[in-house]
Amino acid sequence: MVTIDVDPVTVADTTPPTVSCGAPDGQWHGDNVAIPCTASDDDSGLADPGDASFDLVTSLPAGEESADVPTDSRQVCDGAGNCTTAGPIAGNMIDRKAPTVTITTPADGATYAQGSTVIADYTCSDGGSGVGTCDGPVPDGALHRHLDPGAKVFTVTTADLVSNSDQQDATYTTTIASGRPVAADDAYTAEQGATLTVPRQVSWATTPIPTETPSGRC
Ligand SMILES: [Ca+2]
Ligand SMILES: [Ca+2]
Repeated sequence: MVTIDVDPVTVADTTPPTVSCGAPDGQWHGDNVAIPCTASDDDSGLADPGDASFDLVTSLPAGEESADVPTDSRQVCDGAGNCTTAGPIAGNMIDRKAPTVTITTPADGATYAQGSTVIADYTCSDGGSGVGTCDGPVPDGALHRHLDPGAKVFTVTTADLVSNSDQQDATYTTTIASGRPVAADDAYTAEQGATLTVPRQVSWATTPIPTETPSGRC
């Protein structure tokens, strides 16, 4: 009987690890996302066992929105020094910015005569998930009547479809006929024969103020 000694054959590992990652889900997100990945190496094994399962993440700053946000990337190596790079994975839809509100009328800083009207004109726009709500004291395009004198604020609130919200104010003044702004506790006096316009909310008239729809009063 002949015995032959065979030296063990060493097979070189020249194949990098296999990495598998998820994909963007095609939905808008209100915050950064994490895409899970797994890695393995059938030859020499992963150099870092922690690479067997990990996440690639996006890092879009607050106040920004984009439909194509890439994740970071990660290098995964085996015990023989073969490496592969996971990511970056593009196409993540992330919206961290509220819609922009533009108020045209009532105009910020304007003065309106008591009893005058304007057509409310405001818009909301969003470069990400889209405008979900855009609400003012009256609907855009509706009649807005200046009945009550004094300093006024016309506020429009908005939110996009992933709940980023904001608001914008237009401050203006409603005056009586003299052009002087009127405070709520002003005493109303006039010379004999003068015409005096009295705000309705302090009027002693017994007839109710009619409801005006869809216009509003400020
Ligand atoms: Ca390998
Ligand atoms: Ca947005």
